[in-house]
Amino acid sequence: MNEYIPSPSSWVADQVELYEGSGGTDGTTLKGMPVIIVTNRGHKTGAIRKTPLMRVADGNNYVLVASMGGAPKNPLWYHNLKNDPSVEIRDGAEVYSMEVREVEDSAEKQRLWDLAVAAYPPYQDYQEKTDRVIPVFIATSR
Ligand code: F42
Repeated sequence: MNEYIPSPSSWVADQVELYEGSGGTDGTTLKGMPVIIVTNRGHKTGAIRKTPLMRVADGNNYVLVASMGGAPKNPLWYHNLKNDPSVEIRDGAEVYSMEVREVEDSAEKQRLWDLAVAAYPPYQDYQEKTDRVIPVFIATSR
């Protein structure tokens, strides 16, 4: 089953629709900061899921931060990526086929975390408000 199921959060689904419907020319920011869209596969439904995340670039790679505003639990897309690391990332008008892996090495994670906070400072606040260690993925081109 390959159908796309929009996020039940309407503000998220609306941003995806505007971003993709405009070919990446509109709806590409949150609070004025750039956003990417990660297309991933639901690990229970097999459905296509589209997850907007803040754009954190590490050269040609992207850093994906499962912050979910500092909620106590990981977002569900975390489990999707762990189950199927092949994703597509839309960055503006460009769409890339990428492979993700969760960053485990502490030095690498610190480096990427610092990049993420520089790109979107609220990530630091989110980490401070939860005991959950916010997972970080790196996406590299396939
Ligand atoms: N979220 C972040 O974590 N980090 C960010 O940097 C970020 C930036 C951002 C920018 C713009 C924007 O519009 C949203 C942004 N978000 C950011 C929010 C992000 O897009 C997600 O909405 C949020 O992280 C929550 O992810 P979620 O996957 O938990 O979403 C829930 C609400 C959801 O979609 N639930 C679905 C549902 O029907 O309840 C199921 C989704 C799903 O993937 N289901 C799986 C399946 O098989 O289909 C099964 C998952 C399971 O294990 O049950």
